[in-house]
Amino acid sequence: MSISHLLLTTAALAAVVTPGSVTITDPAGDVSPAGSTKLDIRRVTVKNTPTKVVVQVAFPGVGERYDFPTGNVSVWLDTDPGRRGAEFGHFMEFWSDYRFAPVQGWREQATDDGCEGEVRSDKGNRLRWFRFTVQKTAGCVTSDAVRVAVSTMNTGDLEPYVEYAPPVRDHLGAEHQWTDWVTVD
Ligand SMILES: [Ca+2]
Repeated sequence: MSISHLLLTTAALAAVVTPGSVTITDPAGDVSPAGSTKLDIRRVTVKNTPTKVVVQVAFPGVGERYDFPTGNVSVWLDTDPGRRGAEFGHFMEFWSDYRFAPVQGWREQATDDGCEGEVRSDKGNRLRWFRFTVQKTAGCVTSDAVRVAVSTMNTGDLEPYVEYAPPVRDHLGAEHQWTDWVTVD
């Protein structure tokens, strides 16, 4: 094994850890397939405090209030470095509901464990951002370090009514790509 290979391996193992919060920008217009950019992820901020984890996801925004598409936003939380994949997720369906749920194998699991999240939007409801919060409680999120992955799926629009086939997707980076670990500052 060469020295350069050793160095590369060591660098790959040293996870990047950011205290407090991290903000990642995502390219504009990189939805796939090309189409509506209503759910084009532009910026994600992860804030980790002793009491909660807050993830804000920013979009380009729309001119009219509630000019939301159909589709969903998924925010995956990795809270356990020793376990593969996400442990929890925020799942928001436009015009339907919002759920915070445990996750296995990147799939939302049914639950009645009392683990609750919360979603807020920009005041004008112009699709500028959504903020997903989960309080740290026993049996729910408790870890000192978290990282997130974000995906959107735009399945269509209401006025005028249209269905996109296939849906228009975007991810923060790539599908299931994690941010750096964010520790409590
Ligand atoms: Ca994007």
